[in-house]
Order: sequence, then structure tokens, then C-alpha cells
Amino acid sequence: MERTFLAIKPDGVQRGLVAEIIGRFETKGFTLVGLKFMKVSRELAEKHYDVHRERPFFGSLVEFITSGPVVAMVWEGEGVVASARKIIGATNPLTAEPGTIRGDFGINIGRNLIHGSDALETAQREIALWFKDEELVSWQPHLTPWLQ
Ligand code: FUP
Repeated sequence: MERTFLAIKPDGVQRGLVAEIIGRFETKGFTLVGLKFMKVSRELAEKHYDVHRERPFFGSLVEFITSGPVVAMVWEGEGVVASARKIIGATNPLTAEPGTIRGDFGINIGRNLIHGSDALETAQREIALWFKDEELVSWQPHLTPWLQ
């Protein structure tokens, strides 16, 4: 089953939006398989944002993601990678559609509340980077047959 990596960034935690953000994926119907509340090391941050290493905002990106605790998560479900990106909204919260997390709660591109893997391969890389195998829990919600 498809999985994606999501992380509520330090601004999401500090603004008290953890439950609101987690709730959007839970009520959508995706399955939570990994969750931890953690401070991010500089080493992990630099690996996570490696594709942006040459961009001018790389330094501030690493500073920010290491500045306070984050909520790291793995969610599972059919089409979850692309669907989570839709739920999250565009990178710049000022242009993100209302109804998305960034569109509803953000105004600053550098403080856009949540990270979500942008493709299946990225999701696999990020899940392996942030979680050990034994930290992920495979389980099935007890859905009635007509909802499966
Ligand atoms: P996204 O996949 O929507 O999280 O966005 P990107 O991977 O393109 O960018 C990663 C992070 O870099 C964003 F969450 C915010 C930051 N960023 C900037 O600060 N300035 C930019 O111009 C682009 C991205």
C-alpha cells in the first residue's frame, strides 16, 4: 500500500495546529502508520533538504526546521502521496487555495506549516530517512465490508 512522509514544521507546532493538521488526514480516511514528536538534528535537516542545497534559502530552511520540535508522520492509503499534497496546498501559503492547510492557516512561504513528500520515490527516501522499520506499524482499520 502507498505511503507518504509528512512533517508538521515548528510553526505548526508553535501555533497549536497539530490536532487540526493531523485531523485533516485522519478524517479524509488515510491510515496513520508512524508518528513521532522530535527535535530535528542539523544532519537530518540537511539530508532531508538535500535537493535544495544550492538554493539561496537552504541555510534558513535548515535553521527553521531545526529551531523547534516537529511532528514526523507516515500515512498510508491509495494515492496518498498526491492526495496529501492537495490537502496541504501550494508551497506559498499566499497562493494556496482556501480549504488547504497552507491556504487556511499560512501567509509566509518560509513558514508553510507542513512538509509532504512530492512523489512516490521521494516518499520512500524520506520515510527511510526519518523512520526505522520497527517504528512503523502496519494495521487495518476495522471497516465494515461495504466501506473497504
Ligand atoms: P513543498 O514541496 O511545497 O514543501 O516546497 P519545496 O520542496 O519547493 O520547498 C521546500 C521548502 O523550502 C518550502 F516548504 C519552503 C521553502 N522555500 C522557500 O523558503 N522559498 C522558496 O522560494 C521556495 C521554497
